Amino acid sequence: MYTHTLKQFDPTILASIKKEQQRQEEGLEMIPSENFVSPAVLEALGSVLTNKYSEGYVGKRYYGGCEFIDEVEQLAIDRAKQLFGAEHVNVQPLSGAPANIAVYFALLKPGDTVLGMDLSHGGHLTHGHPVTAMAKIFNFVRYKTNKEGKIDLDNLRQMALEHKPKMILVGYSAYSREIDYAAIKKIADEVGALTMADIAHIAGLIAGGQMDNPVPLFDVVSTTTHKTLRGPRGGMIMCQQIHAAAIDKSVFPGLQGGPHENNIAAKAVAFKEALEPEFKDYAAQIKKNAKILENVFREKGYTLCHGGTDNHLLLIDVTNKGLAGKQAQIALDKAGITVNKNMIPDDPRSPMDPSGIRLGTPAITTRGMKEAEMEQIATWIDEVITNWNNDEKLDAIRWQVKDLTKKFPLYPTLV
Ligand code: DSN
Repeated sequence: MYTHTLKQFDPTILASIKKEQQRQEEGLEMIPSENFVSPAVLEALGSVLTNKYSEGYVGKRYYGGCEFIDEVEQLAIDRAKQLFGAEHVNVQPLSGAPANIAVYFALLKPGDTVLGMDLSHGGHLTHGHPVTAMAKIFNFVRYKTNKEGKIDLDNLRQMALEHKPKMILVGYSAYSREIDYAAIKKIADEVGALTMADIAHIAGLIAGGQMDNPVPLFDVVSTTTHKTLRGPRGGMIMCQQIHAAAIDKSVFPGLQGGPHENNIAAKAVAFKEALEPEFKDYAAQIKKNAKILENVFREKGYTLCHGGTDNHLLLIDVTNKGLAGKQAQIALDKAGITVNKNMIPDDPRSPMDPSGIRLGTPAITTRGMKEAEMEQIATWIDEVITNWNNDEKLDAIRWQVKDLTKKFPLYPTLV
């Protein structure tokens, strides 16, 4: 029988875990794609389900002993269907990138054209950036936002008429506005294209009824489960029934082997949490908090890309403040505020040294922070950016940040 614990057997790893937990507890986590899962989700993730192989799908496995695994995976599927109104759900994708790749291989042939958003305008690497393997297999044509920072639907339609894509792809990683799914669907129908939405960033806002839901309208919708949806690190694909067999075949055996059932159990737990009425309040608060940040930053003369926010994130061009995104990220880190440097649309600088920062409210909202805290946090961010090369000032803010986080503890105990 196993008896050794992490503390006894591997104190080195335990020490690193403890330090990371302390970092999470004592800092303000404002990377918009990050969040804090509940202890119940952590429990499922750390369960013995990790021991089991279960290639195949519910009721059709290649291995024996899958009766309880089937219960878990079916629950995850049923809850996701209820949450998003999906006809078919595949909960096995290991993360967002493999989910997107599985969709492409399910619905496209090599050489087919896809219209996807340019990375610097808010798109994602897996939406056809030239450095990805997918861009070597499929023909991605990239659309952009207009001068006001919104998706240029007229231009998108012109591009669709010109390029005759097999698929139009929406859903973004650094775009802060609502998406007009009906208008995109109309353009797709005009040119006979399939519709795909990658809702990784905003899945929790959709589940909480705070943003429009493309699932009933679009052919296929991919997502991660660990961002605003607040589940474990993982992916998921939802689609219309006509695409179900192709999607399932593409995930397994097309792309993946044994599903990570401990992770699927944790997804099921997170979906149950998202079905609770309180999750709607959480999703609404994420947006309210982002709006407060937007208002303070606007008052203080920051350049807000996309003109502001309708969701959980803000993309800010900091160059008019005398520094670039990388310097802002480093200075904010020193003050205990975690954001990421990010490209702005058609950034004249480089991806490793871009003009902007991207920040968001999902994780700090999970801690229970509301409007008053947002005012304070936005003020600190401005002070950090203004004093980005004054370590003494940054250290002073770090202490204030630590004091604030003590009032909003995350987990009952340290590891
Ligand atoms: N890395 C994720 C993000 O930060 O948006 C997307 O894959």
